[in-house]
Amino acid sequence: MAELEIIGVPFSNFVWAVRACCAAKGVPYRLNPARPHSPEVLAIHPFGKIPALRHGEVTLFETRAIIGYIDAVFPGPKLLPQDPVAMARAEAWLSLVNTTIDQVCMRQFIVPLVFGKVERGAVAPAVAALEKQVAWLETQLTGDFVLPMGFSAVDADLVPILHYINTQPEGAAAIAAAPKVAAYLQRLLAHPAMLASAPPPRG
Ligand SMILES: N[C@@H](CCC(=O)N[C@@H](CS)C(=O)NCC(=O)O)C(=O)O
Repeated sequence: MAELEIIGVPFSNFVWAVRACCAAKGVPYRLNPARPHSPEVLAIHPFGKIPALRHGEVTLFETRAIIGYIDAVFPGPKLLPQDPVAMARAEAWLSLVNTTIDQVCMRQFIVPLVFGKVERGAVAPAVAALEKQVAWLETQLTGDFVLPMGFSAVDADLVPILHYINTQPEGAAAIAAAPKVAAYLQRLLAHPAMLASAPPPRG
C-alpha cells in the first residue's frame, strides 16, 4: 500500500486528532510538518488549512474527511460506529467539536492568546463561551469515553482542544470546575493513542 502522509505541524489540534486516529488503529504514516498556507498544504487545501492528507493518488483536506478515510481504508479498531443511530450521534459530536467548540476554544481563545499575544481582556467573550461549553460537556460525559463504543474519533478530536485550553488559567479554571471533564482529560491524555501522537513541547 502507498505511504500515508499527514501534512501539518504537530501542535495543531486537528493534526493531533488525525495522528491520534492513526495511532489508535496502528496505521503507519509519515508526518510532513508543513505550516498552514505553505505550498505543500495549498496544493491540497483550497484555503491552506491543516491537516491535509496524501495517500497514493488520494489527497484530502478537512479533519472529518481525513479521519473517515483512515477509519474506512485501514485495518485496526474502528473509530466510528457502524450502527446508523450511533454513527449519527458520532457525526453530531464531530461537527460540534470541529465547528462550535474549536471555534470558541481554539480560534477565539488559544490562537489569539498564544499566537496573537493579545491582552487577556480581549478574549473575555471567548472565556464566557468556553465556560458554557465545558459546563455542557460536564453534563454529557457519563463513561470513560465520549461514545459508548470506547476510544473513538470523537475523543481524538476533543482531547487536544481540552488540553490546550487547560494550559491557560481561564480554561484550567473552567475544567477544574467540571470534575468529569477534568478526569476525562487526565485519563484520555494518558491513553496510548493520545500519548503516541502528542505534539512535542513548544520551545
Ligand atoms: N475545518 C478544518 C479546520 C482546520 C484548521 O482550522 N486548521 C488550523 C490549524 S489547527 C489552520 O490551518 N489554521 C490556519 C488558517 O486558518 O489560516 C478542519 O476540520 O480540518
